[in-house]
Amino acid sequence: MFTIFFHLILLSLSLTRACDVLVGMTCTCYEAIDVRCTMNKMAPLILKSSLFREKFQSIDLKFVGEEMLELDSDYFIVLNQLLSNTTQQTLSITLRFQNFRSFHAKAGTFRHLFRGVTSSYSRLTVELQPLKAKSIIFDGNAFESLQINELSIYADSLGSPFELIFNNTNITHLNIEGAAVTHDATLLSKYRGQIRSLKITRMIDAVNSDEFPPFPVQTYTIEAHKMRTLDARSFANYTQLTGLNIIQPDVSITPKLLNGLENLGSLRSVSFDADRIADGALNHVKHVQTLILGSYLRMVDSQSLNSLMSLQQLDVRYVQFSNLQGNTSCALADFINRRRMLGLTVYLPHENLDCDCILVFLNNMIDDGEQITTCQSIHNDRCLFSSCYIVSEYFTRKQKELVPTIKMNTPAMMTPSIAPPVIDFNEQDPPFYPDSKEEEQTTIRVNMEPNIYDEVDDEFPTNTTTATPVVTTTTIITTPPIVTTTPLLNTPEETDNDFATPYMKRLETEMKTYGSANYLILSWIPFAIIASCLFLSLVIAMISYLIYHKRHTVSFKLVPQTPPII
Ligand SMILES: *[C@@H]1O[C@H](CO)[C@@H](O)[C@H](O)[C@H]1NC(C)=O
Ligand SMILES: *[C@@H]1O[C@H](CO)[C@@H](O)[C@H](O)[C@H]1NC(C)=O
Ligand SMILES: *[C@@H]1O[C@H](CO)[C@@H](O)[C@H](O)[C@H]1NC(C)=O
Ligand SMILES: *[C@@H]1O[C@H](CO)[C@@H](O)[C@H](O)[C@H]1NC(C)=O
Ligand SMILES: *[C@@H]1O[C@H](CO)[C@@H](O)[C@H](O)[C@H]1NC(C)=O
Ligand SMILES: CC(=O)N[C@H]1CO[C@H](CO)[C@@H](O)[C@@H]1O
Repeated sequence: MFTIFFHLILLSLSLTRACDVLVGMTCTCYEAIDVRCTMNKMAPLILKSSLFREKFQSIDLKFVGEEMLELDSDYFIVLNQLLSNTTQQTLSITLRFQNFRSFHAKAGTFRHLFRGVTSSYSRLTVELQPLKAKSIIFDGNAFESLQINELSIYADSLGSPFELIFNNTNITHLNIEGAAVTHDATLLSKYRGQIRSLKITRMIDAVNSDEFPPFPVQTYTIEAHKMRTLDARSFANYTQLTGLNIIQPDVSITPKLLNGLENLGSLRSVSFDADRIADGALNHVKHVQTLILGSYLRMVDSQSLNSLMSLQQLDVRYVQFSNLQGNTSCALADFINRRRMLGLTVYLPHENLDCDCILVFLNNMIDDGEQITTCQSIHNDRCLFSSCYIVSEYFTRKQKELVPTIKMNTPAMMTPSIAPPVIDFNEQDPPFYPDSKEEEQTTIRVNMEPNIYDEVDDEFPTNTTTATPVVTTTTIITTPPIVTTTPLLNTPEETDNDFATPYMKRLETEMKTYGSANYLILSWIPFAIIASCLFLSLVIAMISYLIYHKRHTVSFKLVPQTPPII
């Protein structure tokens, strides 16, 4: 434990260092691509040395504790000289203002940021955390001459109408989170902004055209958190309204709530993160092309799911399949199974830690069947008797296909290279990093799969337990009866053993089967130790990077984060 923290500190020290970039700011550079600075006293931004200068892909400036913030035009333009000038990278500038009494960005404050710099993607984020409400003012043309892929603003208010602030801009994606943005229709004739897509995220009770005015943008997405009422009729003339995200509403998604959405012809994408989608509710959004379901979902009406005739994309990445109630997950599986032949694109969760049979089935339908091998050792009996008929049918068929191929024998060449490192990984697993577990599993699997499967075909799904130690050991221990009743999965040597430590047992059988394995394992120990040390330092590096970025990004959130919208 302590050695690991010691390692962690050493590693983060070697990757992070203080660096002088801007006058009057305390800066830290990270891996020569990322610089973070903090400023306590407002002053013009001036670069330190002009001779040797590093270039960064990401710049993060934090302004703390200033009473009155006044930003003049071109205040940030000097940052362009710190950006690396490459086409392949995403360049991002984050500006955080915290604990101020007032904030005033004058015309041209953010003018020409990223100008002359070639990048594949440019992103500017402005986070404002005032001490009291309504103390933020963006003047007209504050962002003028800004040409950028993404601008995100987190604030409780903006101070001026949309048409003034975003005049003369060219922004692909504009996200405004938290603020009630005002609209002035009389300025429309003089407005020269070009904004492709706008997304406004707010925590709000009533969703209607007063709260979400018709801004002059090409596509418009409304994201409402904790809402109770939706006045779809007030959006009747919104030809730009393409997306509606209802996140954790205080009510169920009922036909009454969604009534009127059927008349919004431009609506293409809806996202529901709600406990229950009631019978017939989805009939009101029959015409949408994209449906996103969130992690709060417990129940959805399968009949109205079938009414989504125009659906092209279904995103269930965040749905917790094991928490779905009734036949919801079976209905989803059935729907996906039928529609995928008609070209429906489905986004499934990447992880299936408790080997949910329906999810294994879906993954196998859509992907390459990677999950069926991962969950092989436990799925069979459980999934054979799944209450969802398409799933049980599928696994019954699968088992019949499997039987004749089991008699195949394993060539000796693959043994020693796999077993020893696996022991070490397991023993040295830092048990207190649950998040990194998943990464380890995948890393292990990616490294070893070629060894196992490259020359031999897929006749050895039963051997996959060696490749994914973490998954199998944990799941088998938690659900022991499943293993005992799957004769196909056990080698003769294994069946007379106890199943409580199936993992160690497998190693024993390997030693027995391949006579010289003992000797080989001995000679492997130094390599295994070195490999696991390397692996451990990789994990630590990853964790310190994660910790760094968490600190980096999580500090401010007005509204709970939600799945990204396509
Ligand atoms: C970036 O590179 C392009 C050509 O690759 C060049 O025209 C431009 O002047 C450079 N910009 C800066 C700020 O160095
Ligand atoms: C806006 O930016 C895009 C590239 O992001 C460019 O193709 C387009 O010509 C720009 N429009 C104006 C009016 O400058
Ligand atoms: C937008 O900027 C242009 C030029 O700076 C100006 O003429 C126009 O009045 C501005 N429009 C608005 C709505 O402020
Ligand atoms: C939509 O436009 C029509 C005609 O321009 C108008 O009669 C109607 O009141 C508008 N509806 C709303 C909700 O603004
Ligand atoms: C789910 O249950 C409902 C009623 O309980 C039924 O109408 C529906 O057909 C079922 N769906 C599937 C896919 O079994
Ligand atoms: C290394 C290993 O466990 N090999 C086994 C793979 O599966 C076949 C058939 O079940 C066994 O015969 C091998 O011993």
